[in-house]
Amino acid sequence: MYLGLGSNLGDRRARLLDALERLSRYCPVLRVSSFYRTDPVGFADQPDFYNAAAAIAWPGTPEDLLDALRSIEIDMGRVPRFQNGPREIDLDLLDFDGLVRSHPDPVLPHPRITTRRFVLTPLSEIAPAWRHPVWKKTAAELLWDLPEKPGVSRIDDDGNDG
Ligand code: PH2
Ligand code: MG
Ligand code: MG
Repeated sequence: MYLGLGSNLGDRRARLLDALERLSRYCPVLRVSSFYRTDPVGFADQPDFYNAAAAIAWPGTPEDLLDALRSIEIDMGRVPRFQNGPREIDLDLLDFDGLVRSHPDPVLPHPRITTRRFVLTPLSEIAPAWRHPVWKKTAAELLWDLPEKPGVSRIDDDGNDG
């Protein structure tokens, strides 16, 4: 299973690290990507995001996993705002073992994976062999079809985000 993580309020790096630590109390966290500083998508007038992807092992159902992700968001103090607006922490279920389902919740794979550089870049880093279960393309192949902007830049190991 693959997750997308995002934050654009407060100490974004600390928030992603906190979310990963909380996640590891629920299930094994197998891989974590670099962190990326990313241009906001959907609503431009807000701070840049930090985004990452993680691979986890989940023994339960997709619904259980979504519940766990929502609990972590709430425990971390996420305040409900508007769609695509700023958020303390966002944990999205991207792929659940290649399951395809159109009914919520969750719709799988995440319906907006294919259009988002901030999802595909970290995902291609940790899952180069993963293929989108509908389009049968890898994350890198999906990235070729996207414009350069809104952009992403990898944060180096010292935390410098340019
Ligand atoms: N999440 C959104 C909307 N826009 N933009 C970036 N760069 N990163 C995000 O995680 C993000 C976004 C809705 O979930
Ligand atoms: Mg999201
Ligand atoms: Mg979300």
